Amino acid sequence: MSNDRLEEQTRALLDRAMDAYRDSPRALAWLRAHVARFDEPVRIAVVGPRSAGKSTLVNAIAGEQIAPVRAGGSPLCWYRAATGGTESSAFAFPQGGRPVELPLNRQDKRLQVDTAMLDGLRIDRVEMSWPNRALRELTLIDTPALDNPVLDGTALEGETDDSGLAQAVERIYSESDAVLYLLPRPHYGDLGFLRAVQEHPIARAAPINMLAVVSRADELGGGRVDALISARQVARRHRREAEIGGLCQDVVAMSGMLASAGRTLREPEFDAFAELARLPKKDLEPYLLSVDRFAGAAVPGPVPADFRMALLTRFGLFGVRLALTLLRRGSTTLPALAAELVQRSGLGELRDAIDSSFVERRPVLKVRSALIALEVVLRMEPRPAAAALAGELECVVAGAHEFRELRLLAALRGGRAALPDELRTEALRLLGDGGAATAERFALEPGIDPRPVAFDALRRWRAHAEDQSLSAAARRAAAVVARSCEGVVAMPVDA
Ligand SMILES: Nc1nc2c(ncn2[C@@H]2O[C@H](COP(=O)(O)OP(=O)(O)OP(=O)(O)O)[C@@H](O)[C@H]2O)c(=O)[nH]1
Ligand SMILES: [Mg+2]
Repeated sequence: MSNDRLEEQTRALLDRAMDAYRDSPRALAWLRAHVARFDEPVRIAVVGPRSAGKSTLVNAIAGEQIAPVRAGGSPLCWYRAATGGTESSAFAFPQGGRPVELPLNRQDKRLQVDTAMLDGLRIDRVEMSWPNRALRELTLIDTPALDNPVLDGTALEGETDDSGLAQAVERIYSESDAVLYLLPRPHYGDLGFLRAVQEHPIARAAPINMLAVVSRADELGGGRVDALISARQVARRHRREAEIGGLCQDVVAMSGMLASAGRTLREPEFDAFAELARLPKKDLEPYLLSVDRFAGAAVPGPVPADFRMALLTRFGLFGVRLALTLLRRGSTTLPALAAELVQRSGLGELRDAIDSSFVERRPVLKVRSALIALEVVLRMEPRPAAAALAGELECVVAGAHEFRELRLLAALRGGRAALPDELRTEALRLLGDGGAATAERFALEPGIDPRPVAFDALRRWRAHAEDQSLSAAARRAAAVVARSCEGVVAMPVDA
């Protein structure tokens, strides 16, 4: 909406900073890199504790088996779509060394990189690009587990970690625009990073770049058939709580394993499921009660034990059970079964959340990243010319309506905002919950002049902002909605 102005202000600040730091090659390179980022897809880091399912989630979103890439030095692994007919490529960036090109092999929805030549090297970053539709508007960054006593909740009282966690957070900060934070179970010890990311002064003013994901949702409640329903309830509860919901744009539940296996379902796997589903249900049922039983020698039917084990590795016991149920209920072709598995995995909800909170909000997220980067330069290399810039930076951050809009949107989604129910639905729409484009905010056909409708909405929401029968918090929220309408009313005629 009025992103343009915020982006212009930010670009102008960066220009002036580049002028003030023209004699510092390091600062200059850093600032230039951030200017270039404005035109790139949004960079999303997948973050969380060990074995949270980060790499599996990357595969689920990409729709191919690509992660993890194993290399020394806990590299961040970048996955991006090759643009404009460029070739597939993989590069590793060793610490302090020159980039190494890695052999890449892509077959049957599997992308394998040969990392043999990286033995003994500490790698900072691995970057892969290949043609992939799902990654056209976003770059995924798989991150190493944040192993840390403060993070995993095992720290002694008063123990803080200033090095490991701070460094990991700084690194993810400077490389990504947005974060998917995986909560493998409702475990509050996992929130250290979530809080740490918002310690930064600008991040605190604009906590608009995170989605929390209740991951490995199929395992909830011992992997019962309703596991994903329970996981969605857990997500809804987190969304309402300030502790998690208050730091994120939204909370969703999903099983990365189910989504990834569904998206890459192969013919032999489908055939094996079909063979098993043809057996009388009561004959197979006892073998579906545990991993050991399903992998054992006694299972009837022609599918050999090692193949059953392979199915378990890819789909989990929950996925195997679900696939058999779906086949019996009529999903009898490979595409139909794959689609059902993916649909039940929660991937659709996650993609919607990513699109609405990250892809559609790319300009605001890029601005946020650039402002944080500028703050780092001003703090690390203080000088007289920087003082004025620091003051202006603070003003831009404090005045950015876009940040307030996204905060309010998150609070309304979680039912944490003070607005009465009868105003909530319209507020959500006007703030861009169902789509950030103007036509969607005002429920108009594209091409219709939105200003008359926006003007009407502006008048009503200004009245709510002054309505003394509402609480002070509700009036403040109404003023934010009014400001979003004002941005459209003020649009030039040909916009
Ligand atoms: N049941 C189930 N298992 C999962 C899911 N996602 C991942 N896993 C399994 O959990 C293990 C770890 O998965 P990864 O995706 O490698 O997790 P990660 O967070 O990248 O792990 P690290 O990078 O080692 O911290 C693997 O055995 C996966 O098969 C899920 O959604 N459901
Ligand atoms: Mg991993």
